[in-house]
Amino acid sequence: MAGTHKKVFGIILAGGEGKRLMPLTVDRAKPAVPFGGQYRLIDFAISNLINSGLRQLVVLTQYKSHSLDRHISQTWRMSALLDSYVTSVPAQQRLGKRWFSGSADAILQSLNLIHDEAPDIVVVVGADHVYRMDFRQMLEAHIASGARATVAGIRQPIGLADQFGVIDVEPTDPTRIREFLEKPQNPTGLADAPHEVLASMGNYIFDTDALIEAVTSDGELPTSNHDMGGDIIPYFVSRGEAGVYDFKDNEVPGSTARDRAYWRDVGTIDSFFDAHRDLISTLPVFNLYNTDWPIHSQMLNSPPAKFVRDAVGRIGNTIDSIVSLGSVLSGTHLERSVVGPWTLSGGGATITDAVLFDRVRIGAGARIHRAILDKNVVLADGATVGVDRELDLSRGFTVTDSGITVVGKGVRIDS
Ligand code: ADQ
Repeated sequence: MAGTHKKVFGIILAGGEGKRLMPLTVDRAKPAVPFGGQYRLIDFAISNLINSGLRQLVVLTQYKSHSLDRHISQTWRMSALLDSYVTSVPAQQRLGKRWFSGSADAILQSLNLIHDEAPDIVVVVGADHVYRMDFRQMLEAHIASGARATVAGIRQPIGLADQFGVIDVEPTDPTRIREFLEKPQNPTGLADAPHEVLASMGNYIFDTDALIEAVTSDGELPTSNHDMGGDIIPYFVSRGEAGVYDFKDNEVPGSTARDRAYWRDVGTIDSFFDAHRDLISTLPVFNLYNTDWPIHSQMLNSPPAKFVRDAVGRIGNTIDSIVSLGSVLSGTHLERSVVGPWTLSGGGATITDAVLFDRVRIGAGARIHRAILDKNVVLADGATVGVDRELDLSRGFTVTDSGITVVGKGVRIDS
């Protein structure tokens, strides 16, 4: 890895179910959920690691991993000549006939991959956040601090503390962790910001021997949940060996004051929807067009997006939106929306504040507002979604408290 002489190996944890994103995770793993039109969530983590100079990466998969495996193999082909790879590794039952019982068990069951590469350092990251991060800077901090394990931390509102690992730093040395509580119910706020906590981003750096020792001894503990946040990080904290890297110090090439140190947890429908807002404004808080730190995605073999008048000459308009390749919008009004590949819409359709995955079909005169439509959803001519909450609920769609309707894969909406 650039900037150090250490050999660094990357592990991407991608076996989680993502229950809170249902129905988008009914038949795909959360890291495979589409985001921003043509990306999958996992593309952000992998792009960050590749841009940081890592070249040997494994993706540990388990739950409904087919579309994730296919995406990894199609999108992330690396050069064997340069000894570069991103490989998806499903649970292999090397330690008995069992699945991964937690993220630490996933690593324990995959230690052969670490032994094969014999790295000095292992970077372990989650696969379900939207962010830009230069891991070289965290690596330098890890080496400089002498910690055996380093956790990336970011300030979050205290009301969200029960979704995160919460870090309490040593008062005398803010690079050391004094206490780490996984998803606490009664968190204490920061001394300088009582309404905030320092949350773990689920990204870690370990000295290899320390990681192997930690997951191995954890594997022998019958009371452990075998979870990185719940068990492994507290193990390092109890030994006084855990450091913290403050993400606010991270600066990727090409970032501006506006999108510096951007990180979003998209674990819920609302946060997933909101993160799409960050892509589409004129001056976006998350800039996909930063070519100094590209976010790579699938190479679509498809024609460009097209905007045309409809069969009777109606003209549409598109503003503050992203439209992916292969889509054809005829006489359609599209506003504040993200459209995935191969979407077709007919004359007089109105789409506002929507997130459409790939191959959505929208009939003439249809109306979509504040909705997420999964792949292959079909709206008949004149059909509506996201306009009438009671109607959406009666049709069996998920509607969040904030009023976002989610329509699952392949559903046909007739009226
Ligand atoms: P969560 O995201 O709730 O909290 P988890 O569900 O374990 O933790 O997911 C972390 C990553 O591990 C995800 O990428 C997931 O796909 C993967 N994963 C989960 N179970 C797995 C398994 N059995 N096999 C392989 N991969 C698996 C974590 C940390 C918190 C931190 C938040 C940040 O535990 O401390 O604050 O991430 O979002």
